[in-house]
Amino acid sequence: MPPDTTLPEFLALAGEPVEFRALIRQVSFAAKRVAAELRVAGLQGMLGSTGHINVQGETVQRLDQYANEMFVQNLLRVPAVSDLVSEEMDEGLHLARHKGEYALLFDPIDGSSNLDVNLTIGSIFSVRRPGDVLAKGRCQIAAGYIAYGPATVCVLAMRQHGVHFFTLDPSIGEFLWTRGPVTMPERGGTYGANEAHTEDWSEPVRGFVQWLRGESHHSTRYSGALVGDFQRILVDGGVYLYPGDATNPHGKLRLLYEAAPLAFIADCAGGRAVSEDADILEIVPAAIHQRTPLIVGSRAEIDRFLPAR
Ligand code: AHM
Ligand code: MG
Repeated sequence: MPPDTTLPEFLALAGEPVEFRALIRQVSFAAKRVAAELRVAGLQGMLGSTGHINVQGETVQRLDQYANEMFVQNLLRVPAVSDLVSEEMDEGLHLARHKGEYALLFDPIDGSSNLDVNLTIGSIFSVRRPGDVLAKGRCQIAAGYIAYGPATVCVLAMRQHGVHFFTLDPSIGEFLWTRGPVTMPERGGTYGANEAHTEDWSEPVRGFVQWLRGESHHSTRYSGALVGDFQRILVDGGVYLYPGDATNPHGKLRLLYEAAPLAFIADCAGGRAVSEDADILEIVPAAIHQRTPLIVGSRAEIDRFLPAR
């Protein structure tokens, strides 16, 4: 890629249609707003909760609300986007006046518990056809996330072009291409899971984690934010798991705007994602806020847990 290739320029060079480019431009604009707000939130009293509980039964943080508004406000400007689904909205938003080529499904702030402690968080998004919102994950047109870490990085996966990283240069306010197409290593050296739940996991999951720790000599890395943990695995290989347990058989993560987009990215990079008994990309959702167990990572490890059929 030529030096200083911006995200919009990359998409134009890749031959992506102007409507899709407009969608990604507005996603990246929302991300720039969120990144800017995160930098000063602690100084301006923007941390902490709103006192509201969302449809998931979780406390809404001020920044969850702010990021959701930024995504909605910016995507409303794209005539080709006719449906929005967000972790922070009880119902999907249908924009009848729009032409309707795309639906955007997103988690505006992933890893909210990291907000108040100034650690990495993310935003996750998935692009589908409006008629495919409740279709299996393989129908996604594109998926990506933004990791707000030491640098703000936008990762975008498209079937034909693979997975590419764009890093925000704050001095010019542009996401610049930094690497790609990225391939996930065939196997890795770390795994990430909330091991406080070990006792409540199923026998196969417990056995798998025992194998990772023992015979396979993996180390543990877990940050409490899926985007950060996933990015480590995308770059270095390994496994991230959030399985179901006795009280929550479907785990914690949401299928449409957390598990499926990351499964799509993993798949485009040569990795794999499964629930405890199926490929994530094959699951047909029944509801927009449906949860699923998620085990995602390098091919060698995931195939060992659930051999590909
Ligand atoms: P959120 O979108 O409400 O922040 O929830 C998703 C997060 C993931 O980022 C993370 O991997 C997981 O929940 C952490 O859960 P736990 O605190 O139970 O380990
Ligand atoms: Mg989330």
